[in-house]
Amino acid sequence: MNALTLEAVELRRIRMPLVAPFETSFGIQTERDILLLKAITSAGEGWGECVATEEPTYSSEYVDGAQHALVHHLLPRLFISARLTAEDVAKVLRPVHGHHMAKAAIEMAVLDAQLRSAGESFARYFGAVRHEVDCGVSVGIHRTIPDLLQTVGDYLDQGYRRIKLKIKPGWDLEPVRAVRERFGDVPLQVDANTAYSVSDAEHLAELDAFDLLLIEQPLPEEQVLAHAELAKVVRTPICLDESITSAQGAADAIQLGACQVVNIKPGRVGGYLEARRIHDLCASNHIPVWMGGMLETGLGRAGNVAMAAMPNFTLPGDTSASDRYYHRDITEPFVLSEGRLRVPTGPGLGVTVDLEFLEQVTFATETARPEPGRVRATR
Ligand code: NPG
Repeated sequence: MNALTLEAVELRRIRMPLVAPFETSFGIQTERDILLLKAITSAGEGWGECVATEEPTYSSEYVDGAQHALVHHLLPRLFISARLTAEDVAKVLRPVHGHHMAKAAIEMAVLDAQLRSAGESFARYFGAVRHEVDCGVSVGIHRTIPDLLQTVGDYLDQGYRRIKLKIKPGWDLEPVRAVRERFGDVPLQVDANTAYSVSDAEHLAELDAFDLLLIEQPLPEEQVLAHAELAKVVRTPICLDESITSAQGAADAIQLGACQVVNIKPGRVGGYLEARRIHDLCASNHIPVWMGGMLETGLGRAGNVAMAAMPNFTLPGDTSASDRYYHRDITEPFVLSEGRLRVPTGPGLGVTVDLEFLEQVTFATETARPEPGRVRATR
């Protein structure tokens, strides 16, 4: 790939109201405060989206922290590289520990610039094997079972190909039983976002009766070994999300028997390139993967849909249509057709930002540039 020089990065914060509140075991979201990056490079511009949440309740990362890390610790390291490719970004940023979501956002923006200038799509770059991807939908915790059944029924009417129910202690067997009874053998899975402990193993084993595709991240993220213990008691396949933050971590978890399925979120693992390594590793270990979601705008959604077209993404992802979360998106919307989304084929992310609407939803911008007089290193 042709190297480029990173000339400046515009950091933009946008506020996007959600079409409906989204409740998980770690809180209720009614809007998203999202950090977008525009990389201005010698090869043209590229967009990145940071998936960090407003509060550090999904993981330790949060959007203000990601912005701080980018401006003070990550971008200065990239600005001094005279010749940069997306494939170099993680290496240059390795001295900074953690901050995967911040790192992923800038790697995505550099990759977008690089691929746009080369006229190549994300899908082609990743080795996509499908023109469209099967979509599932993530259904938040509801106040009542009738409310939940209404929501699930609406999504099935729209064509979604699998349902994921958010669960937590006190909201697990009953909603799963109710959805099974009402909607028969629809592909169904649950996501606990770390809300249980290994002493709940017998209780979680009661979910086995409902023939679920998987139980996602029942235990806290550090408890990889405990997931392996749980897997001996529960027949339903265990899928890890929060626990998998790198390809090495995925390899270890697989070897321990802690997961039979992996949720891939590029932001959580430091970027699309590490996500691709996890995809490949899982494929060679016969571990199916699926694409997670972090309520992305059309930018993040475009990258995720492209990656979800890789061969080992054999389960429907949380790659819902744009209108699952937003009345209006900042790019052309992703629209469900027979439960699938089309993979973008244009250069880079293959979507166009609606700059006028972007301005309307922006509440802060900041531009980071190389320090004047700083010599660029040609490593
Ligand atoms: O469809 O984009 C989507 C969201 C899918 O449930 C979903 N995401 O725990 O996986 C999760 C959850 C999440 C959303 C986590 C936002 C953190 C932030």
